[in-house]
Amino acid sequence: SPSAPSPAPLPKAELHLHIEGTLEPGLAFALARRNGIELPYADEDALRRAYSFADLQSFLNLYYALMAVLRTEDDFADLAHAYLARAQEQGVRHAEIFFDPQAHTARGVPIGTVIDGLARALDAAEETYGISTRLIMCFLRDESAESALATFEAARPHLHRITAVGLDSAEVGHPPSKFREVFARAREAGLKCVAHAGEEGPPAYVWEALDVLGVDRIDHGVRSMEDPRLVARLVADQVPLTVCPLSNVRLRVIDDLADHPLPAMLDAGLLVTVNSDDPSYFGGYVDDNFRAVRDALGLDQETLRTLARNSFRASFLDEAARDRHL
Ligand code: ES4
Ligand code: ZN
Repeated sequence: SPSAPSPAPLPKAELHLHIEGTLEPGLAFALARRNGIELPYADEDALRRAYSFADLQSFLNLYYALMAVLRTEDDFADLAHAYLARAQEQGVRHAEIFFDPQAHTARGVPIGTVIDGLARALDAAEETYGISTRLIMCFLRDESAESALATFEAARPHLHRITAVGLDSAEVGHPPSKFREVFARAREAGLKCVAHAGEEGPPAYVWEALDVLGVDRIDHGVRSMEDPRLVARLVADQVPLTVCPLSNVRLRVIDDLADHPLPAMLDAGLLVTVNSDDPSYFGGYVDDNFRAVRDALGLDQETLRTLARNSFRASFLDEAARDRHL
């Protein structure tokens, strides 16, 4: 019997999305074939069966390994194009997209190849779908501060394509303060700043991201709820938190979606948004995350609308563009 038509997804912005985490098994195998690379999995199903993670590090090991298939400017354009086609179906009207240049330059792919490929697909999506986009260049926090500085300098000729810098990868043991200098340089260059903090790491890392790096948003930040003084600070300054519910469950940051602190975060007055993080790996794109929290946490339509509004309020769009979405 025909299924009932699903209602149109709410228009929303996606603010926490790693483009490398949108690499679906089908595209991974297609790019492997195109580039003459052998993947250590028999087929797409075998690869998908590897998507079972104990923690952030066990996910990152597979995430970095599968990037081996991304080599040419066309590869990066195809990757971003595939994401934006999915995003369009999920109601995304604006996307602020992370990429990890060091994960590619370490394999001999020039940073210009990465940025030019991504930028080509982003420009095309604006034309085809009317989706506006920004790029956020992330530093790998488990690499050295010197490597981050060298990466920032290598990116200088491309900064007109980059809106913000971010900080990602293995959190515990790599506090934000390690990257004080590169974030100061980015701010001096007029870039916005964000950082993953309080995903696996403690509230102290969120404080450092705010007070040492001067970030404009916190990515994840769910562990902020352990520190009432920190919550008060985040509420007072209306610092946005880009929460990723399905990611939190898959990486065992949260035991069960029904236990997710999202409702408590909203009740506390935090400026929370819902995002997909690495949708190919975590079982859903952004509207899939909206529907999952609706079903598991019993969020009503008004709360879902608040989350969608928050996504534009928390974006780096200028005031006029933001108002057009609100
Ligand atoms: C990431 Cl879920 C998550 N956390 C930290 N770094 C990341 N890079 C890609 N996904
Ligand atoms: Zn992330």
